[in-house]
Amino acid sequence: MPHYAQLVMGPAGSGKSTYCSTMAEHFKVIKRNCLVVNLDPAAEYFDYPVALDIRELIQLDDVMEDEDLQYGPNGGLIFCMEYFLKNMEWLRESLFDDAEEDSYFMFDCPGQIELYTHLPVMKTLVEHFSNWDVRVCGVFLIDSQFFGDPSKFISGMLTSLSCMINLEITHLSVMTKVDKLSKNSKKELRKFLDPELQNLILAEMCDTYHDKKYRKLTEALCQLIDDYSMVRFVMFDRSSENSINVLLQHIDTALQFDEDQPVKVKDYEYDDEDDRCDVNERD
Ligand SMILES: Nc1nc2c(ncn2[C@@H]2O[C@H](COP(=O)(O)OP(=O)(O)OP(=O)(O)O)[C@@H](O)[C@H]2O)c(=O)[nH]1
Ligand SMILES: [Mg+2]
Repeated sequence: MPHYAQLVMGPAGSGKSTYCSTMAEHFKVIKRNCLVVNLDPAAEYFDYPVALDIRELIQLDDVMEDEDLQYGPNGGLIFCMEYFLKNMEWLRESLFDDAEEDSYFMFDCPGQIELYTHLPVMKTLVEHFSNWDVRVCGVFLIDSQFFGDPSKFISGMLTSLSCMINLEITHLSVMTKVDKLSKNSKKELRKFLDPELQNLILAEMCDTYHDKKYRKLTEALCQLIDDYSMVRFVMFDRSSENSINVLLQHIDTALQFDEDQPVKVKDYEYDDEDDRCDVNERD
């Protein structure tokens, strides 16, 4: 049996650590096992039990205090992650050597966006997962506050897309902090999740461009994303058990977790019919 992993990624402050602690709590409630691993060498406080901490290998503070290296916080973090890249065996030995069959892991990643778009660390980690028989699903978080208007929506989609293209793994995009939204804002946001309304909104946006060049570019990008059903967003409201369940079910499906289980895990129920629209079912 393989192991399973969620690689929890996303820009700084998008809610990765909070997501991990919410999910860890939920796993406890539904009586499933899950180990949360901190991969952020700068993190200090955790709301979840940390099964393994990258800071046992390297800490950002130590790197920044090193007089020879003289790194600031961002360069220091990249240095830490490159060090991690050279020491992947540490992860294997600490985590997987003694792990029970079909263990489930969640990896709380740092927020530097370049880690997901062009640096080799995450890509290498994913390649190692494959060698270690760990099935992985990328969970890419974006703060729902960034979806206020169509241009931000496109930019969020492209950020998630570039991570997906870079890592080449099953990938789910998640809108976080939905609990902070008013009912009306939530309704407005849902429009971005409905492919037909999305097209209308984007068409409207394209009309506002003064420069024809940008209009054409935006249209082409939207068409591309639509044609390939490339980016789907799932809303994540941490205050709703139902919302957490719906998201976990999507991740389980992506990981083919259910298929491997001798007894099927309990199906979720939709409290609210609207929750069915949480994902763009476009395949
Ligand atoms: N209301 C609400 N607040 C959230 C949620 N997720 C995160 N936050 C808040 O957003 C801030 C950042 O959350 P974190 O979980 O630390 O975000 P992160 O992505 O781990 O941040 P970095 O590791 O620094 O990149 C904190 O103040 C959280 O309390 C959420 O779902 N709802
Ligand atoms: Mg964090």
